[in-house]
Amino acid sequence: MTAADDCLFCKIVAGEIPAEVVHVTESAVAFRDINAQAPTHVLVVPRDHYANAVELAEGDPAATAELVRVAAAVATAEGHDDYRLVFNTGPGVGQTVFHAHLHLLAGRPMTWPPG
Ligand code: IU
Repeated sequence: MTAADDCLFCKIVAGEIPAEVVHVTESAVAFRDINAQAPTHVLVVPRDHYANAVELAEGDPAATAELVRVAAAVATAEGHDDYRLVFNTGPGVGQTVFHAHLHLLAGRPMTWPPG
């Protein structure tokens, strides 16, 4: 497993910082976003450190697919047929934590395009 110094999500994966974990697999951890933007707002992260979704996809395609599978499992477990999956990639579109993470948002009506 690879971890980066001073990475918040690496610390959550390692259990060094508490989070409300809702699902774990061999390669992924899902936990509730601390600043939820929907009734269900869960972040699904790879255990290994990659700065964003593209680096993850290039370095570990299987783990990338696992994030989507975990998000779908959490959505189903929380009773949502419809949901939004988001990878913010780059600070210009709002990425603030540079450990790849898939947002699962569900439980309220959503509009398109996003803000
Ligand atoms: P972003 O796509 O990088 O903007 O998403 C980072 C998310 O991490 C954001 O929704 C924050 O609310 C969330 N988060 C968190 O869940 N716990 C934390 O301690 C911190 C950020 I800092």
